[in-house]
Amino acid sequence: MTGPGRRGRRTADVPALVAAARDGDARAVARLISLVEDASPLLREVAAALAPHTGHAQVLGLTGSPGVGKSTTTTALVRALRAEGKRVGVLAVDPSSPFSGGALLGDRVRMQDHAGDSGVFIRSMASRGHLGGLAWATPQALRVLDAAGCDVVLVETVGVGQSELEIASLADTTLVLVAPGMGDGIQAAKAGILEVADVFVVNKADRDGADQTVRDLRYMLSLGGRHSEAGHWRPPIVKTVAARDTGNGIPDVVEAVGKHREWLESSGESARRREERAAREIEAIALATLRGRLGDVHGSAALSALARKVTAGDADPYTAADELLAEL
Ligand SMILES: Nc1nc2c(ncn2[C@@H]2O[C@H](COP(=O)(O)OP(=O)(O)OP(=O)(O)O)[C@@H](O)[C@H]2O)c(=O)[nH]1
Ligand SMILES: [Mg+2]
Repeated sequence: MTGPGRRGRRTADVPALVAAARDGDARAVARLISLVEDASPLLREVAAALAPHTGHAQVLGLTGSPGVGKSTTTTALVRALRAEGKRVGVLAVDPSSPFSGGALLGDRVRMQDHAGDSGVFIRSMASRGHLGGLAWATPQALRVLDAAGCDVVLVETVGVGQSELEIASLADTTLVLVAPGMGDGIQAAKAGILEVADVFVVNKADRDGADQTVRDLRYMLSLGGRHSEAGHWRPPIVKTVAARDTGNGIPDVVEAVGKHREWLESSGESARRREERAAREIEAIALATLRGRLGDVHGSAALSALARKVTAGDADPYTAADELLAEL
């Protein structure tokens, strides 16, 4: 508990780090993200110091099947947003990977494009080492990037499983990427991705079948769901060739995101989403705290005593669980 690393972290000057991060110091940003990722003892102080500086960044989630072109599209979007003079953060999140940085190393290499640009912060996150899971760590990292003055934060998540959908729900605008000939349309419908998509991006539009994929998506959207209700946002479908240097279709993505943002503001959905996000965050922290306390209880004398009562038939397990919770 008192290793050199830990001691070093305890003595970190949080206000100075936050001030440096706000000035755009990439090392300070990285340090702060590490502090929140590792659930450092300074976590609470960091969270409190960040809070007054948050609420500015627009969070864009990118999700879709492996290999669909999320990283390539992210890189192209970073380039487009930098051209507009925006400060940009990128979080590459892999909920399934136990290796921090391993599977995402390729992303980092490709992102070297932006290395040396002080207006871009890039960070990979995997599930290893996150006490409360990525659902807990990702919003903390978002807060750091937000406080660091990022106008836009792009969150790339791998796959279309449940945890990816959870991370997608952190975003103000969620881009769902599909590619021709990957059977993505059908998979997407199964995974409930029609519900989370704010913008569909049919990437690899240089390949055969892109127009068919657009038609498939259009057809699926016509079948109903929350999008078809009056006053709701109807996700546009944009074709891109992200791999091309010219980033074909990328300006259309930027435009679609802008329109969605306008709708978010005018409909009040923006505030609703942000509140829901905060509620989940509070819940996740509370659950992690409870789990931690339960961990302390596991193997404790109090639990053993309750277990004896239950086996002896002196108490039912529900009553025993209530007693245990009351002790927390
Ligand atoms: N033909 C074509 N290839 C593309 C396009 N966009 C990306 N690719 C290629 O598709 C491959 C996968 O792209 P990535 O951006 O790594 O895809 P990803 O979705 O981030 O992949 P994971 O992170 O592994 O899930 C790469 O070889 C890209 O060069 C495109 O528009 N057209
Ligand atoms: Mg990728």
